[in-house]
Amino acid sequence: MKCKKCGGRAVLELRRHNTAFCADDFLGFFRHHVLETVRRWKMFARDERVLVAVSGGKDSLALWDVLHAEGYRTAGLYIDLGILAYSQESRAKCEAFARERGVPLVVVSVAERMGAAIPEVRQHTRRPACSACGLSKRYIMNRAALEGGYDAVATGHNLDDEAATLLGSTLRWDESALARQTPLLEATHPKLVRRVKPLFRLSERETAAYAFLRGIDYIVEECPFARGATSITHKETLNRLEDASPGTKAAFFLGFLERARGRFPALDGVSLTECVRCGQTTTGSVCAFCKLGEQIRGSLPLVGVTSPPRVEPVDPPADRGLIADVAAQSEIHAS
Ligand code: Q46
Ligand code: ZN
Repeated sequence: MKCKKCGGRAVLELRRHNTAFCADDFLGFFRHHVLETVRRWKMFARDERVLVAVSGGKDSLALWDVLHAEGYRTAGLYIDLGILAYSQESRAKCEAFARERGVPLVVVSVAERMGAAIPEVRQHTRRPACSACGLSKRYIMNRAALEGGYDAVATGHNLDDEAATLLGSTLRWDESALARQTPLLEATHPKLVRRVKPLFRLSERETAAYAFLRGIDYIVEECPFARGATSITHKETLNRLEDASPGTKAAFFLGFLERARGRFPALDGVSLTECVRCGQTTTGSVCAFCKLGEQIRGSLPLVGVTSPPRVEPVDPPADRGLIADVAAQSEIHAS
């Protein structure tokens, strides 16, 4: 098979685009998609500072790689969930990535912020691990970005992730989830930072190919709590549909954005206030993260919550001025 662009030997066939690319032209195709998405959706401007939430997986590291290579002002944010070997390995991948490229990485630990790591939260509350984890990640991403003076938080959600979430929300007719699903979540309060998903038009297979061809060393194992998750069943179902009819996922999710999302206006219309404990946004007086922390501290011996939470920048070999800047600006104060 030949590359549709240069006629050289193709390494990847993209059935949904009815095309095939050699390695160089695929990398160009991938970068072009990311940059076009950022530009068309006005996700962030060239002079804005972007905090890229990295998990150590292929998607978030591929995103950071593109943005860094294209000269965007980025830093990585690694949230240490405390999920034993999985967290240790994924953190090491992020640290190595940052070190090799000389880019700053901010590390925030859930155990230090909340008083317990995700497996303990699961054990000591009735919350499923992924629910506490999602809540913690959203909270920490926003707080780290806000306190570090970043203009946007970028996550590595790809087309498969978004289509699976959409399928789940549609099957439940969860109207408020449908109204909220967007690749660009504008800041609607001074204490909120814009959240963006620049990979939403690229498939998981495409981000895996990009990471492989770029030689990015990422964690292949899934989080142990992902096993048996409904979202995986939704992804498998969509993969079968995609095999039978290439382009199905894109038609489903991109069609939703273009034609259906606007039909689900935000139902809640809630007004946001600031949490009396930490100052982050909430709909009540104490935010869900602080409430969970209080619940945990009531049932567990304290784990480092009395000492100031640490933000640990990984010192890459170059650009120490920027690193110092990120470290200083990203310091998270105890609530
Ligand atoms: S939510 Fe759940 Fe993931 Fe958190 S506990 Fe693991 S599987 S990491 S995307
Ligand atoms: Zn709070």
